[in-house]
Amino acid sequence: MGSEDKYKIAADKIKSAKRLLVIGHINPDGDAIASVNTVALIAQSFNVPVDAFCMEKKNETYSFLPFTDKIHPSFVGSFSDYSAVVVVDCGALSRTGFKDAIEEELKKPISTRPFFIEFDHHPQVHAWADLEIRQPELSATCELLYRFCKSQKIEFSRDLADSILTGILTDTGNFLYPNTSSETISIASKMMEFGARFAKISALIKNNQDLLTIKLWGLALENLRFNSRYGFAFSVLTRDDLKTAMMASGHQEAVAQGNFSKILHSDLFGDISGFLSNISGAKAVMLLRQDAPGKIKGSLRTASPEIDISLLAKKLGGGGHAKSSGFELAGDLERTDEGWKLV
Ligand SMILES: [Mn+2]
Repeated sequence: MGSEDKYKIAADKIKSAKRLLVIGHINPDGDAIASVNTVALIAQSFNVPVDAFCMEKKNETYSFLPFTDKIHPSFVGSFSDYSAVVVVDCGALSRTGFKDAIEEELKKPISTRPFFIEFDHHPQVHAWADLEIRQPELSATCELLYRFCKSQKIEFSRDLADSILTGILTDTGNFLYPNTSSETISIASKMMEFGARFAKISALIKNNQDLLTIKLWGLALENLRFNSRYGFAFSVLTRDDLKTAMMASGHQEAVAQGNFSKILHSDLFGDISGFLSNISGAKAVMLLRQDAPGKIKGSLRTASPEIDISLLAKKLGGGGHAKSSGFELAGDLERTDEGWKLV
């Protein structure tokens, strides 16, 4: 099924819903909050009542988007209250923080439960939704939602434009990361024509990085090495580094449980590698992190138009796109006097 057909089904399901539930990911970032806002605004424009939650939502950075304050930090209702559920920006189903309950729901006959729609720009982990709208080549879920709105002739109010621009600016680091395409910038420019407040939103994103993010960036910068002969930059985050950053930012509980992945999702590391790819003279950049004992994850980025970094990712058993790819290795990162080794 092509994108246009999927957009049409999603729009019909949203329009005809008696009540709609929207779910963003646990510990939501700007794209997750803005994507929930965007879908909520679309539903409201069809006069569909809408509820939303992002587990562990905390900061009110995005309160200027009209629906943000109505997004619950936990799920207070029941799936039987809804005829459709839209899940945005989650990557894997587990990132809803509600995997088991959703899987239970999906076992029921489709006529007796809500219809599940997924909008996402992360690579697929596994297919689970009744309707999956996934475009991993896009910078942000909000960029995907823009395409949806345009195709379904949904009117861009200033609030909707603000919302879409917020997701795009968050996930591109204010257009600094290589996931920014000419199309991304052209959408942002259209949003400004509809009244989106670029200066306000970009300043807000720049000034509201949380402590965990800043600590991780600090450690990644400290560990940064640059080979000027090959124009290759790399950095490493060992298990100890991740632990240091989490301890310093109030995540003692997750550290004690050994559950790092609950807090440290791949978008955080994607942002770091995206930023590192801007180093002067760097043709490519690699960030390695100790994802779990015995498992290392690597991300590769290039801002150079003539390099296809996915070729290197494939050699390492991974994959991705020309500007942004990743891979996994078995092993542990160990700090040595000269640097790090893989054991
Ligand atoms: Mn996103």
